[in-house]
Amino acid sequence: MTPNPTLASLGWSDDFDHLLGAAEREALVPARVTGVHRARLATLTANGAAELALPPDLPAGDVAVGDWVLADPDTGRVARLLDRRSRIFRRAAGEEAREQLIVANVDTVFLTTSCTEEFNEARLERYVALAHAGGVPPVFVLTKTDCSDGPEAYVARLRAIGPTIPTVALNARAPDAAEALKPWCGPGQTVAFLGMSGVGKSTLASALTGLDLDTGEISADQMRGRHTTTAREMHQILGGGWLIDTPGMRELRLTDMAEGIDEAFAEISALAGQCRFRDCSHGPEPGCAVQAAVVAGAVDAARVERWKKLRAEDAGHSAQALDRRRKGKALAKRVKAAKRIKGR
Ligand SMILES: Nc1nc2c(ncn2[C@@H]2O[C@H](COP(=O)(O)OP(=O)(O)O)[C@@H](O)[C@H]2O)c(=O)[nH]1
Ligand SMILES: [Mg+2]
Ligand SMILES: [Zn+2]
Repeated sequence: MTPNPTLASLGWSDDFDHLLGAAEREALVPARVTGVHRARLATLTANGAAELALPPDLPAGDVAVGDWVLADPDTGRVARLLDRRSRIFRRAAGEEAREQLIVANVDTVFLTTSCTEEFNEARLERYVALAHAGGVPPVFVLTKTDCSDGPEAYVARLRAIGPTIPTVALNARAPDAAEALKPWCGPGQTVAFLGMSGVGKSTLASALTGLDLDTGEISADQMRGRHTTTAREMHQILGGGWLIDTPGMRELRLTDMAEGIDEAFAEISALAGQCRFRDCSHGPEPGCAVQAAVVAGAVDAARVERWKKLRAEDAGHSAQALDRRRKGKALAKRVKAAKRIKGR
């Protein structure tokens, strides 16, 4: 059992407090979402754990672990979902380029990679763009320093793709591993791990929380046997703060994250604005500032290629999503028109 926490220790801050009207402040109770079920939310309030019913106009898919809601204590219902400060999302599985919310209100995302062949610049840049797109500050966590003769080379590669991103290099199995991540934890701070399977996320998460979070994949059998009310995806960190650990943080696709990509590749985006042609493809055309910088050795050619690939991928997904929205609107219009005719 989690002892009754204060709102601040749950991550509540003035940003959220300012969203409340006087009447809401009087009658409603802030609650942090720790689990999302079909029609109910598991939450934590200043008075402890609370199960809340979702109103008909708020589908469970619009709520994520980490969200703040206002609860009506008289009805046990969610009255309002509060605007989130940050979020991590991915492209929904399937044909459609719909954005799928994974977690909300995260203060730091630990982009975790290891000193092994798993290390991959393109994937890490994708994580960085995703973090920026959702407004979550990233931190690089480089594990398995004990498995490599030259962890410094990996640190240098991280510097090259994120010069301003803090980097922690460690052996996740060492007794002081959790201590190295504590600067981003503490009361009210919410963190999450992102990274490939096997890089040490569960090892670090267990060290931070004192829990055994190395459960691996949850089988369908286990799911059936599991009592949903006890399913928790937000864990208390020893010494303060919260770790969000959801099954959703697996394969990542991109959508509508042009700004995130610009920020992740800030040095290249800045150059792209100086090309002679506004619609420069940053290929062989004359006056391309990006290619000029490559030739001058100021930027890495491979990184430019990865940037172009990511932008193209994002443009494709975003165009698909836009098309889908347009089609949806057109359909709504037709339905409305049909109703008008019927009503006559
Ligand atoms: N030697 C060493 N092993 C590690 C390190 N981090 C994780 N491991 C091991 O790698 C395996 C996968 O770790 P795990 O935490 O389950 O990775 P996850 O899939 O990202 O959650 C486990 O056997 C860990 O003990 C590290 O820094 N050094
Ligand atoms: Mg794991
Ligand atoms: Zn150009």
